[in-house]
Amino acid sequence: MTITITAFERSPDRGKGLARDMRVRWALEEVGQPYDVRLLSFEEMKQPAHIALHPFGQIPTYEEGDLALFESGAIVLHIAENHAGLLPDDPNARARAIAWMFAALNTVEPPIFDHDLARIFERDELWYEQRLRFLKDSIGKRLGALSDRLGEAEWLDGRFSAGDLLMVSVLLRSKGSGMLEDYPNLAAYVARGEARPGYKRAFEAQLAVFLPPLQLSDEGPLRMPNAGGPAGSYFRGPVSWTVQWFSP
Ligand code: GTB
Repeated sequence: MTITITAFERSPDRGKGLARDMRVRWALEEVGQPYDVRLLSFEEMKQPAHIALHPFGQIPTYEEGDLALFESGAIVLHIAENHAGLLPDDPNARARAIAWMFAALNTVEPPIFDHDLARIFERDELWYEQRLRFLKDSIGKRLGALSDRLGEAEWLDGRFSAGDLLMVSVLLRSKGSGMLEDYPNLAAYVARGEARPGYKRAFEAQLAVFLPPLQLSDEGPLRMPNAGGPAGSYFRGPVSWTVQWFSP
């Protein structure tokens, strides 16, 4: 049965992989499930047809046969429960991996997301600096505890799981802020996630949406102004090509 997910037609991050369809794409890539993507404008997300799939008029959604799901965490859990590779077979280890999924979404993501929102929407408020200090402090507490627990381990609890997939997805939002880099073991953990072939395929697929129309040429790699993604191979539909970024 074909899987169809929804994603932004125009993401504010222009393909840096921060919108929440990325974690769903990554989960599907990890378990080797092909999928289609329906791109939506902000207007389309608020139309009845989409509200029927997602009560809050957001992305991502997931459709497969007569199943329609919303909430990225629920979608990743559904994928992990129905395909091998993202949850351990041992019942206790499986329950712990699911606990890490909730920890990522419920405990670690809120202060990181609120911090980003504050920097965009609350900049002009009189209490902005105070709020930013509070949120940075909250993030520091979460990252400190997570760093202590991870220690020198590769993943949070044994083999890579859906818990790691969501935790890395959440931590990626704080990459480059200095806050993640204060914890070298967490920065290395995120880098290990990004290095996974499934992550790379998912990243390239979401980035391809935001690349300019393809100009095919026999003259080697396409040279384009740096859009912040890795140089490499990209594909859209059946066509693939190689990109080299340059600084304009
Ligand atoms: N809890 C839900 C889930 O996990 O699925 C939250 C879904 C959600 O926040 N969706 C956002 C959305 O549809 C996109 S991901 N927003 C439109 C709306 O609410 O009208 C959040 C997001 C958006 C953009 C960036 N970015 O460009 O950096 C990052 C994250």
